[in-house]
Amino acid sequence: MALERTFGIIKPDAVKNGNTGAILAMIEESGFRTVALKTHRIAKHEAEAFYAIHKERPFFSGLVTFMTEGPVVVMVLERENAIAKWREVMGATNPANAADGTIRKRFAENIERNSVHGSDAPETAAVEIPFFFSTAELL
Ligand code: 3AN
Repeated sequence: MALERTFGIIKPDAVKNGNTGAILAMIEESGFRTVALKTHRIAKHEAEAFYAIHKERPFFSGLVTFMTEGPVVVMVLERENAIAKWREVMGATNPANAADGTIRKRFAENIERNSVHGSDAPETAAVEIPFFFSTAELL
């Protein structure tokens, strides 16, 4: 199978709690290559645009507040079947439902403060990667 790229975020809760290194170790142990990686402070307008698909949901404004409360790590991850595999390593959105050994089971505080983000489909990754990274950063 061909190599695939996906987009990920280590969210403000995980960065603040000092879990960045442990999460990156889990990513590397799962066979991903980090194509690009940087810290970033998400602006309100960026969070609103990034999560525009959720703008009618009751949790939208809380989600924007959370994602802008502190620095995040944004990254592009590569391996075979990267999109599905990264979602598997992350675990279920609600940590109460996340499988043992997943990032969210280990680190997430609740369904909102759930430590990591991952693209859910190739079309999403194709939008999310250039949202945060320039072409030159992806070489
Ligand atoms: P995932 O991140 O697993 O793809 P989505 O796309 O359904 O989940 O939700 C995007 C983000 O919105 C989640 N990562 C979480 O931070 C937040 N979220 C989702 N559902 C809820 C909810 N019911 N209450 C609060 N926040 C939520």
